Amino acid sequence: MKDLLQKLEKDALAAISRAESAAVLQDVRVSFLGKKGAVTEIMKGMRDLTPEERPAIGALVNSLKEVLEKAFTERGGALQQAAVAERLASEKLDITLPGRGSFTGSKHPVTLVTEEIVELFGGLGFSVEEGPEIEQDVYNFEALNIPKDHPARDMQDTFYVSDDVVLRTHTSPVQIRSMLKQKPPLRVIAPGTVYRRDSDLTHSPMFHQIEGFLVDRNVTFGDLKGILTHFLNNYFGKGLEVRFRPSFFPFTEPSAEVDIACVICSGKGCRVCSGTGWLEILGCGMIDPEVFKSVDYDAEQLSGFAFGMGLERIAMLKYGVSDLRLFFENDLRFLQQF
Ligand code: 2NL
Repeated sequence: MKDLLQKLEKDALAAISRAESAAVLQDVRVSFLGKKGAVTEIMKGMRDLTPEERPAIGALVNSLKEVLEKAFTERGGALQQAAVAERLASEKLDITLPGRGSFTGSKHPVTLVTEEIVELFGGLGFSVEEGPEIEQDVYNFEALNIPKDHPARDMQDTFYVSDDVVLRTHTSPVQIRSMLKQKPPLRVIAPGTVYRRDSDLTHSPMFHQIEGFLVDRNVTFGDLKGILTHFLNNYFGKGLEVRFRPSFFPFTEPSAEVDIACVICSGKGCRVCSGTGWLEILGCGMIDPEVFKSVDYDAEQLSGFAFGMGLERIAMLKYGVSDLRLFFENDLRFLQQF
């Protein structure tokens, strides 16, 4: 009996140390200590022992059970630790790796040119003014010497909100409001969104403009040329050729359009400048006395100049963008380049 118990202990300990998983270990446990396990069978066989034999064998069986319980517990603990270690190793995170980083956004090219131009005119004493995009007819047209029958007011060109309210077609009404609100001398720059009923490859119904004006005593066309030449030379490059061509606007007299030597071909002639070597960049002129009349300024005492330019066009030339539609599609692959 004693030999049998010793052999059982040896077999059980060997099976326990061979068990490579918790499931196998559980099977081993059942086969020795379970209801029909080897040790349990022996305990059942104790009935057949004599009362003299029973205490000694009983003590041996109990100590065998204790030894096996301890071995199962130890092996179980070791297997569990190994499983945890394996899981930790396979799920290991390297927290020292750099993060993926996030895209922080960038300014729209039209915003960039607006800020650059505002900054430049700021250095010349101009301050920024803004106004409503839904505007009264009187500020958008009437005060600018554009009477009711003028072709610029055509339903074809203007979004009418009602008979006397429009989406502003230029930022000139901001200038009119500034003149009504403040007294000369005045230097104002007005950037903003404007609307026209125009939509094709080179026209968007919503676009951006910047206009400026200066009113004081004794302002001349020479001042206008000087300030705009200074602006264009500082914005597009020193030594850039600039020319003023006679033109017409209802709100200025005399009026001019300003060209710069083509920034693509430097005046040699290319596709962008249609072979002329020149790019039309802005419109300007001396403020018409009719405009002064509508803001109650004395045209005998005061004079001034004004100018306006389209910001998408400036951005296209400054950043070499060849398609107007890119400014409104908001494709991140385009916008992230600025
Ligand atoms: C252009 C031409 C121009 C003005 C805008 C203006 C404003 C007032 C009085 C007189 Cl309040 N003039 N603005 C003058 C000349 C030209 O814009 O080609 N814009 C895109």
